Amino acid sequence: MGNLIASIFGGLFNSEQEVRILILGLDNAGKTTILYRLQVGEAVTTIPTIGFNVETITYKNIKFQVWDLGGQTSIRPYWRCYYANTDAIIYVVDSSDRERMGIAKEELFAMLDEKELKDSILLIMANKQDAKNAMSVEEVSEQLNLTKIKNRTWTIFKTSALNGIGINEGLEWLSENIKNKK
Ligand SMILES: Nc1nc2c(ncn2[C@@H]2O[C@H](COP(=O)(O)OP(=O)(O)OP(=O)(O)O)[C@@H](O)[C@H]2O)c(=O)[nH]1
Ligand SMILES: [Mg+2]
Repeated sequence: MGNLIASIFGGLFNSEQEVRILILGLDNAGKTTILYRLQVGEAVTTIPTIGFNVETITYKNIKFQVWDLGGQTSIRPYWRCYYANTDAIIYVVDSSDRERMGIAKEELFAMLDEKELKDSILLIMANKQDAKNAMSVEEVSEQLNLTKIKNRTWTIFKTSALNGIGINEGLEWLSENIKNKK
């Protein structure tokens, strides 16, 4: 009986829905900080990720299974092992890392070329907006050549994982756009 009631309410509130999110981007972009900001609501101390972290975050009755992958050059080739069945990608850019904006762009477009990700929606986070020398979201968009992205639902948000700016707005955008997609 309990199960029956649970399944009726589960159906009503659609609480069974689970989505798979990948957080990608160059090393030091702030991916792990964002993952734990999403999960615990504050900035935690991180170390460079060798491999991955995975956490489940429930927001508006949607269960997000969020995978945060290491971004070091030697680890990036392994990203593709995680691509299957990905609903959304959060691509994190360090807005103050002017020197590596070109590499961030190359890695972004190489990833978007992958067949397994052709139906994934894309949220770009122009992170570290609090940093003194951070590029504006407009500059980041231009440097990454985002107008080249076709046939995909995407957006860019300015964020600071350090002080929490833009992170929840990003999650809100994901929940709205994943609803539309499913
Ligand atoms: N100023 C500032 N620093 C940030 C922000 N987000 C992350 N950081 C710092 O940037 C450094 C790297 O953050 P991580 O979250 O470990 O970076 P990552 O993208 O997971 O790096 P890898 O695991 O090596 O791929 C840490 O010292 C963070 O505290 C931000 O919004 N602003
Ligand atoms: Mg990390």
